[in-house]
Amino acid sequence: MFQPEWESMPRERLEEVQLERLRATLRRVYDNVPLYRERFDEAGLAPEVSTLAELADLPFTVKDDLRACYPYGLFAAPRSEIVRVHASSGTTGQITVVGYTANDISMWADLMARTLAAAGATRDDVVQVAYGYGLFTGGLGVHYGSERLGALTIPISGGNTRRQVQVLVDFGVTVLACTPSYSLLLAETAEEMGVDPRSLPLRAGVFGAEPWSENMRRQIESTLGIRATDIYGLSEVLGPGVATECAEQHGLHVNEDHFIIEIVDPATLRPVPDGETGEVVFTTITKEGIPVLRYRTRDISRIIPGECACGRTSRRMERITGRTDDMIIVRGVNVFPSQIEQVLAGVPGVAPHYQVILGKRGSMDTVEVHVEVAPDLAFDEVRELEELQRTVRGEIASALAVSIGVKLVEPRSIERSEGKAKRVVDLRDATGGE
Ligand code: DLL
Repeated sequence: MFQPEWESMPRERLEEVQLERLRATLRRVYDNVPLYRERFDEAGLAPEVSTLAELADLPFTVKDDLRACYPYGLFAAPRSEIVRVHASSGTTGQITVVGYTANDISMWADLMARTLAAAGATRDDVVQVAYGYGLFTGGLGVHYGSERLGALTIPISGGNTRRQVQVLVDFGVTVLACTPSYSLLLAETAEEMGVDPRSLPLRAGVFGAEPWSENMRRQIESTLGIRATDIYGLSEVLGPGVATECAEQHGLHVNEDHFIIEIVDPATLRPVPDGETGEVVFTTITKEGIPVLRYRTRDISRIIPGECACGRTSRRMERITGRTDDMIIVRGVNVFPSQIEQVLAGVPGVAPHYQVILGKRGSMDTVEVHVEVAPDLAFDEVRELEELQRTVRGEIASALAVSIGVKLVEPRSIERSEGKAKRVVDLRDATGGE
């Protein structure tokens, strides 16, 4: 552990710390951010709580609040104290901006050092940071954490995949940081270049920024010969460093000394008991630049009840299964792309590269999964392909309880991403009325 005094703090003490920090945050946002002051005043609420449970009665913050206050309206520190901004483009709409004070940047470096340490990294490691540098939080977030840990840090950023492979080989990289989908593109490219990724000193990966499944983890681990750790975060709350898996690989420890997690029922918006699935909501309790109160992430997860064998006392959230806005409704059944991925990654003969295509036939919405056949399968063996297609369709139907069209496509025909993979392609406007 990087900070055992915090990471394995007795829960009673942790909750005292949370309450104290929550109170300070409430005062901070009420005194400095007009939006929060108005919300409290309008609701007739004082910016005070005497127990953590009272948090559930306070107003939420949503992405649109950041948009409405673009660019700096939600900052709770004077402009002169903000030393960095990041921004997230999102898939739709205006970008949203977040600001960090020097203390925020330092706290973030600590949390990312915790994250890397939880993935098994030490100061002796060589960390290739292949998340994008820039307004995206991935690159600089991991970078500062890796330096804080004392590891040798390679700020290569995303893209230029052949050069990435060269660096992996030449620099003796032991820890890779990128999106899970990009790690597979790196492996594929290495093989094209005649490099067996399993023969490299690479031993660990910290992967996040997009949903991925347990089966995808196994594929990555066996293709690259590494331990793959899931890391989670979002720019509105911090960037990476909000929650991370430990060596147990059973849920992501939330850095609860800095963030309070709630899981709420997306319909009633009331907190659900531990173990039940719902929308993840975070309140930051140490951030100065842009603290957020009850931020609705739109990510779906649940708290895993019970203690972790690793000794950390923080609660764990299950890997994100999807986002409320990614959910596809197929004949009344809710489907997340990561559920489809979990199925595909378990079927021999197909590669873990897929897209879910939404279209329209007349006034009917259609859904079709495009998945690449594995490179070693002959694409012209019609009977074999038909058989495989039936298998994939059957596996999806039995796992998801709904039948979805499947189209097998040639190896390498689905666009690869250097950052977050695009899993859902919505052609409904383009195909409308056909
Ligand atoms: O993706 C921060 C990050 C960078 C996390 C690098 C991990 C590694 P945003 O661009 O603001 O920030 O996107 C946040 O990405 O709400 C989730 O929907 C998704 N996401 C992030 N990590 C995971 C993960 C960064 N481990 C949004 N599993 C979040 C599933 C993830 N989804």
